[in-house]
Amino acid sequence: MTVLALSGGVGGAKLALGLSHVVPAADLLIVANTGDDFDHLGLSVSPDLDTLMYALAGLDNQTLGWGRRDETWSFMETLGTLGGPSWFRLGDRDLAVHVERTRRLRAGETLSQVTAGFWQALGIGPRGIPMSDDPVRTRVLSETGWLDFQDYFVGQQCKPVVRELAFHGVEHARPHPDFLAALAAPDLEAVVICPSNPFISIEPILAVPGVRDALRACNAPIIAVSPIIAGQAVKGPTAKMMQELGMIPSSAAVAARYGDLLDTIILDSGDAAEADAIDCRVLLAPTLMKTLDDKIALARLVLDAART
Ligand code: FO1
Repeated sequence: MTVLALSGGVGGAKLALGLSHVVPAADLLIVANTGDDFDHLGLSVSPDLDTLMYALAGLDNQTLGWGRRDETWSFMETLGTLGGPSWFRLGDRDLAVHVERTRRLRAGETLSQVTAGFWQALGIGPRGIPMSDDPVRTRVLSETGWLDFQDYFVGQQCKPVVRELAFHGVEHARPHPDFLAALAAPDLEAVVICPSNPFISIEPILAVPGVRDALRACNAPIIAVSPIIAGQAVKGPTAKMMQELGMIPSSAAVAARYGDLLDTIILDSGDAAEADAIDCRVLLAPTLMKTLDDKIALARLVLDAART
């Protein structure tokens, strides 16, 4: 089965890992949000691509939900003693990724070439690509004005009230050619919208010119897994953002946000009461992915949904 998955960071990476266990590596393409990317300390940081990379390589830090496991922090400690910025933490092992990515980008490689090189070096089977090789930067409008995404997310710990989101540069961004090619391929059997934050992880991907049209034109069913369980996000600010943007935090609101793109949405079994408020097909399943078995079971269910 040929499967295309759209993903942000931690929640998306869990389902992507599950999919990697049930779809042959050559048949799975994962498209990552790059709206969270930024330059920090002179380095090119790509959080969602790296969260996916570490999860698929079995190197993810499950306590933090980002960065590497078995991490040490000598660089940050030393930076702090020098009076350098310590609000965004780069672990020693993680640092090597940012330094090497920056070196390769400066030498003329594209972000997707760098990503392919890293994934191959770490022995990851499926392919992962950025939504675009062109820079797109998510920005957040709060009461105090526009904030860069990582300033909002990490620097201010998502505390500012979100009024609006913008994806700076997106109008000039070209979708990764392999993303469009996968959507146009006659053998594509499923598009999976992973349980990532719709506003800051999936909508930047959908905002790249041509992507929504290509999704509408593709023959495969589009199946989303809701990131909301019982009105709460498993991790991160999705529910808070929904409230601030005038929605009731729910899977029904997620489905409404994706609108007519969706063929099916998978809700947590406990949220059956929301099904009536949703226009597309609704399936129920345990969507909280704590163990590898949970991730694999949900991935299987998504693929079964695509077949029927
Ligand atoms: N998130 C934090 O909450 N604090 C951090 O210091 C932090 C550092 C960091 C370093 C590398 C990386 O790839 C991700 C990092 N994240 C950190 C996570 C990241 O900012 C967000 O989780 C995503 O951008 C949202 O998906």
